[in-house]
Amino acid sequence: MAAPIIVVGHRNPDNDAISAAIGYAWLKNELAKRDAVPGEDVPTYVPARLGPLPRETAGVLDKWGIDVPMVINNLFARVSDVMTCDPISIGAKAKIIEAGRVLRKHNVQALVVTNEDGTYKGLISTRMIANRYISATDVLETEGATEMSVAADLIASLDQTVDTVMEHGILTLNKDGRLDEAVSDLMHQPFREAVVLDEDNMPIGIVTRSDIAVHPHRKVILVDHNEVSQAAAGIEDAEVVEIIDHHRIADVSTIYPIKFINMPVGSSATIVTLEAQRYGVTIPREIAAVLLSAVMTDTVVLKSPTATPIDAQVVDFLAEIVGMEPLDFGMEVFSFRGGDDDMPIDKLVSADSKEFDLGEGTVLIAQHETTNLDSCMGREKEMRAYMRELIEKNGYICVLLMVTDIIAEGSQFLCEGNRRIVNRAFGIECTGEGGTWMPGVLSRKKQVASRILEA
Ligand SMILES: [Mn+2]
Repeated sequence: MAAPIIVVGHRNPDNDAISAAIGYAWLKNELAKRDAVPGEDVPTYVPARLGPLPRETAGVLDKWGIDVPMVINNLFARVSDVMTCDPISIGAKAKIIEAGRVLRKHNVQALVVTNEDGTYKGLISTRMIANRYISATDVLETEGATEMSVAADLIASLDQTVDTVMEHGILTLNKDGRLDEAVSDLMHQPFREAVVLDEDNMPIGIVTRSDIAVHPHRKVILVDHNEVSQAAAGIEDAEVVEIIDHHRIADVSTIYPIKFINMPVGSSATIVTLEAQRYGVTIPREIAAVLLSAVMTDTVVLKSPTATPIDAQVVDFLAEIVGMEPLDFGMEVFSFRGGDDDMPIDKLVSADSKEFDLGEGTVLIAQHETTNLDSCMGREKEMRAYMRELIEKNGYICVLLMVTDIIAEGSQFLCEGNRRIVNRAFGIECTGEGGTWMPGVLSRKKQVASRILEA
């Protein structure tokens, strides 16, 4: 069966990045089942994430009983993408004649040699057995030896145990290891095979030099981003098969034409919902909840200027399935974030942050949404100290933190580093204390990042 296709959002994931991945993987699986051709493989889609779960996502997934998507570190081809699973094995104390029979029976070139408990011990290949036979001619070097002596040695060899001929020093691999590194290691050892072991030292696969003649690419669907700098490491090595996004068109490129839906709507989850409607697939309640939560967080309960009438329609549609008032639902999602008082400072400042390259340097724009600006601003000193730490550590020229009050509908700007960049863009005078209240500013993408990039 073909490897599952990964559906994944951007680095430093927000609720939309993870929820849209869950929703779109669900939809693709539904469509795959619907379109299945008897006798042909049905492709499978798995949601993944590139970082920790935001608190509200954890709350929503827990409440609606949805599995947390797996974390992936990169999209490089892995050992498991080329290995032959369930390699044929033989016990270390089996006779060579038995090894010969097994090799013939399964028409393979090598057998994994195992201890009594099934763990890995070594490898025996046709070449190793051939070498043992050729070594029988050494007998001729001894005095008085004849061809009969060689034959006697050959017959004796059949009774020898496998562990006397096998190799111990074969390369062993982890199935999740990077294929390019495994290839280079495999080419630098004298043997044609490498054995893939699990954590318990059990052989689960075998990789030979012929397996690596082709370089597979992991298939991936990107949601909520189309920018290399926001994608998983190894994106250049992967095959992007679809993109669902609502950001600016950036720099992810593909070899083949693909389905690429980019709409200027409030969330990627909105587009996923529209796709489910377009294909006439009924959305179950728990998936509707996940999608609705993402529309609500990305559009700040439809208050953000990024929210469109399409988002409002989608919210009504999803809330109907969930059976809750949209605003009640949205407030519950925001409440999962917990209080601002006890939130670790790194989460509070940078859980939702994005880097922007201005040419002269990189600016970090972070956003923290709250329903209680005062309690948040009570931690101003702490927040500023952490922002300066980020500048120190990452060499940003400026860090802007938008503390967005979703009830009062505005953001308090806190700025560290070169404040002139922000002051110039907005015609304000941010100082090192107190911050600046920006009424109506709710969207980093539409109202803040674009102005700083243009200034
Ligand atoms: Mn989004």
